[in-house]
Amino acid sequence: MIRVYNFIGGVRGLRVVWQCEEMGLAYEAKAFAYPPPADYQAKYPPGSVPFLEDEGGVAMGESVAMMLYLAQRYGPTPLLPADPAQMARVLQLVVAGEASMGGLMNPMMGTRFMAPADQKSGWTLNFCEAQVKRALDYAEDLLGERAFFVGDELTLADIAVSTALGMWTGALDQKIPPRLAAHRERMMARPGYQRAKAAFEI
Ligand SMILES: N[C@@H](CCC(=O)N[C@@H](CS)C(=O)NCC(=O)O)C(=O)O
Repeated sequence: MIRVYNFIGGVRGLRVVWQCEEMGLAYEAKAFAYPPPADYQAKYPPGSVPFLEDEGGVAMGESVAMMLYLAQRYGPTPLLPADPAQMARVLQLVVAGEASMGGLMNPMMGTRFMAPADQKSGWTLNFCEAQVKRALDYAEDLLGERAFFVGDELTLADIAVSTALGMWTGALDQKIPPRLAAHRERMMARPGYQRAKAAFEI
C-alpha cells in the first residue's frame, strides 16, 4: 500500500494524499511532529518530509516527484491530461509549485522561525519574496477567470499550486492575489482535500 510520511499538518505531504483521495487510491498516512523520529531519519537521511513508500520497493522523497509517480503508476487520470498542450501546462505548474514557489519559501520560513533576531531581514529574504510574488502573479494570470488552471476539471496543477499557497498564507502569513485566493477557497472546500487534511491532523 502507498504510505506517506509527513509532519502533523504538513503541507507538502498533503499534496500527495490529496491526490490519492482524488484518484481513489488507498493510502496510509504516517504523521509525526518536528523533528522526525530517529527511525525516519534512517529511512530518509535528509530528514525532510514527505517521504513515500509503495509496493515493489518504491521509496522516494520530493512531493512533486511523488505526484508524478502516482499519476504514472496508477493512471491514466484526468489529473494529468493526455492532450499535449494541457499536459505541458500541468507539468509546468506542478514543478513551479515547488521550484518557483515552495522551494523559495523554505529560506523565508527558516529566516522567520529559526534565524537569530539580528538576521531576520536582508537581501536574500527580499529576493525570495519577490521571486515567489512574481510566480504567483504569473499563476494568477494563467488562472484568469477559470475554475481550474487547466481545462475544466481538477488537475495536479491545482493541487501543487494550491498547497504552495497554503505555506504562503499560513506559515508565512502573506497575501495572495484575488483569483488565486478564490481558487484556494474552492480547493479547500473539496471533500478530497478535507479528508486528506484530516489524515495528517492527529
Ligand atoms: N522539495 C521538497 C521540500 C521538502 C521540505 O522542505 N519539507 C519541509 C516540510 S514541508 C521539511 O521537512 N522541513 C524540515 C527540514 O527540512 O528539516 C519536497 O517537495 O518534498
